[in-house]
Amino acid sequence: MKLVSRIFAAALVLASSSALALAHEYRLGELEIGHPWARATLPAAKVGGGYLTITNEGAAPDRLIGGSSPVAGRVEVHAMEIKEGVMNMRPMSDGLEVPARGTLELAPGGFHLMLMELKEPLIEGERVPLTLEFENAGTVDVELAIVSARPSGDGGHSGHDH
Ligand SMILES: [Cu+2]
Repeated sequence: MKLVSRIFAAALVLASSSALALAHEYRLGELEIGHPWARATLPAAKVGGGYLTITNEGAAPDRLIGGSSPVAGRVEVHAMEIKEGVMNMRPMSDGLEVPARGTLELAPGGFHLMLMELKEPLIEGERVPLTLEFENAGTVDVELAIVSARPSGDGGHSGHDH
């Protein structure tokens, strides 16, 4: 119920702002979280990747250590790496540093959030609640904007194998 009402609220916001203004951002203390998004998934998909940028305006570093979402069994912080010519990813059990007065970028082909054990497909045009957890700043609720599953030629999450 909560999920539905939040999606409905997001739809209202979208409808009332200029049509293509999809950028959205959130603030948690000194952290600014920019445009969380994910690609739509096929109905049978069990995982999805989440991307966003985190800008730290503070003088002390922080760490993105995890997250949670009602649509996923769990959310992990992942890194991509090339091993013997094959793109692989691995969980970052200690999270990722958000440098002081710096930016951490989670993007296709690099660091990302992994929504594991998806309970429902990610549908283009919808927004999905996501809670981010930081070591020092605590937690913040954001929404992932779900975009077309078609990779736009920038690498993408489709080569993943779980
Ligand atoms: Cu991953």
